Amino acid sequence: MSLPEMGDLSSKTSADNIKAEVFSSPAVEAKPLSIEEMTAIAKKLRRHIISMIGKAGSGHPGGSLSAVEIVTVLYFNLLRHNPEDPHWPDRDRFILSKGHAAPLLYAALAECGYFPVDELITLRQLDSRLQGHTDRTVTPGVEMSAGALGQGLSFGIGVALAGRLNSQQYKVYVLLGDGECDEGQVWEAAMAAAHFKVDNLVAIVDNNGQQIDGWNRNVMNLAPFSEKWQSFGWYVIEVDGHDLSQLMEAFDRAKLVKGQPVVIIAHTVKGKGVSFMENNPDFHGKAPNAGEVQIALKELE
Ligand SMILES: Cc1ncc(C[n+]2csc(CCOP(=O)(O)OP(=O)(O)O)c2C)c(N)n1
Ligand SMILES: [Mg+2]
Repeated sequence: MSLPEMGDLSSKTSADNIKAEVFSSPAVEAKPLSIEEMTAIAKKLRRHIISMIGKAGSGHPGGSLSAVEIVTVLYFNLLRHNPEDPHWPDRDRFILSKGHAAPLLYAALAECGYFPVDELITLRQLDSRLQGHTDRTVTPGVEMSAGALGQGLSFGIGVALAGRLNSQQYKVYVLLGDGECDEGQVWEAAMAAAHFKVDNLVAIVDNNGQQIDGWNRNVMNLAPFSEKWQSFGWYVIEVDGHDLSQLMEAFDRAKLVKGQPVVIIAHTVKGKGVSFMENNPDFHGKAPNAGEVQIALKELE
C-alpha cells in the first residue's frame, strides 16, 4: 500500500461506525480486581517464575520478575480477553516483544485459565507447549512468537492497523525491554506508529536499566529516553513500574490520547522481589539453583 493511501487510513479512526453490541458479551468482560487482589496475584506470578525456571534449570528470571506488575495489571484489570476463546477476534492484544520473559507470560496465562497451572512446571522441556521463548503456534493465548528482540513493536503496529482497517475496537499493548530499544527496528517502528497516528496501540517499556551484559548506561546509553520517544511523536507517560495504581492510571490516561501512539516508560528493578536477584545482572539469564529457589520462595511468601 502506498504511503498516501495509508495516510488516508489514519484519518478514519473514528469509532462511530463500530457496532457496540459486538463487544458487549459478559463472557469477555474482565472483572477488575482490587489492589490487594492484584498484589497477591503478582506475588503468585513471581513464585511461578522462580519455580518454573528453577525446575527447568535455565531461563531468564531478571526480566520476568521486573515486569510482573505490568503484566498483572494488563491481564487482571485491563485486557478484554476470553481464555476460553483465545482467538476471539475482538480481544485486546498483548504482545510480549521481549520474548525471553516468557515465564512471566505463561504464569499469567495459566492463572487466567488459558491452560492448567500444573503445566507451568514443564517449562523448556521437550514437547512442552511452554518453550523458553514464546511460540504462538503452540501456546494458547500467546500472540507472537518472539525471542529475536526488536520485532514486537512493528508486529503490534501491523495488528493495530489491521484493527483500524476492520473497524474493530481492540487495543494493542506491546511490552518491550529497555535494552531491546538498542535495536534499530524499534525506532523504525516508533517513527511509523507516529506517522500513521496509531492511537489504538500502547507500548510499555520495562525500564529496568539493565540488559544481558549489565547496565544499559555502560553498554549503550539510551538517555535521554523519554525525550527520544517524544521527538518521534509519541505521547509519553512515566511511572513506577511496580506501583499497580500508577500503572492503572497510566493505562486509563493512554486510552484518552487520540491521534498519536502512547508509550508508558515503566521504571522497574530487574529481579524485583528476590533480594539476591534485584539489580544483579548475573540473573538476567541464569536459573536459581535448588537452594536459591528455596530462599527466593521464602522471600515471596
Ligand atoms: C536480536 C537479538 N539480539 C540479542 C539477543 C540476546 N538477548 C537476549 S535478552 C537480551 C537483553 C535484553 O535486554 P532488555 O530488553 O533490557 O531485557 P530485560 O532487561 O527486560 O531482561 C539480549 C541481548 C536476542 N534475544 N535477540
Ligand atoms: Mg532491561
